[in-house]
Amino acid sequence: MTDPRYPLGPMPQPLALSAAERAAALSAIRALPAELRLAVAGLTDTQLDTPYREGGWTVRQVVHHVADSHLNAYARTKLALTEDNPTVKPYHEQLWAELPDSALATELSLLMLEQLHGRWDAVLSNVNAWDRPWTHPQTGQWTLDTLLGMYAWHGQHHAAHITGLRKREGW
Ligand code: NI
Repeated sequence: MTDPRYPLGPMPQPLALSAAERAAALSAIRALPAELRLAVAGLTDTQLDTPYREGGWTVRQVVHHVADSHLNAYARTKLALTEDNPTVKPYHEQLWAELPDSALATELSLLMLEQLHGRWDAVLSNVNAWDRPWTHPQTGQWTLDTLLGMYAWHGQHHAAHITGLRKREGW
């Protein structure tokens, strides 16, 4: 039995990616807003307010969390491209997911992700120094490749929480 929190396994933290891995990660990030929209399509409010696993976030919180997370990732990408090894600002994702905007319609975050990923893709698609460093105050120094690999995984990881729940519930 796999850990229900990690349907795709643990988050990868590659210091360097091959050209093929980078292309795959970029296309995953490009596809994510539509993938997430499809994952929640047709769900009722009651279904959206169902935890994807016992004790876990609701489907609605998962969608808003992806927007919270990728908003931070977008800022981290731009910081890494414009500053010399910037230290990024961590945030308490659990507390963010409990703020009132995480109870809003998922459509707000779906639209936000479509627009955010459009801009993020334009930045990522033109990176020519994937080894540019950035530092997380708790986990240390990483590269833009790390960020790309982590967030390609991250979107799919949360989409799989939702599609996994739908499959188990027959929704
Ligand atoms: Ni997450």
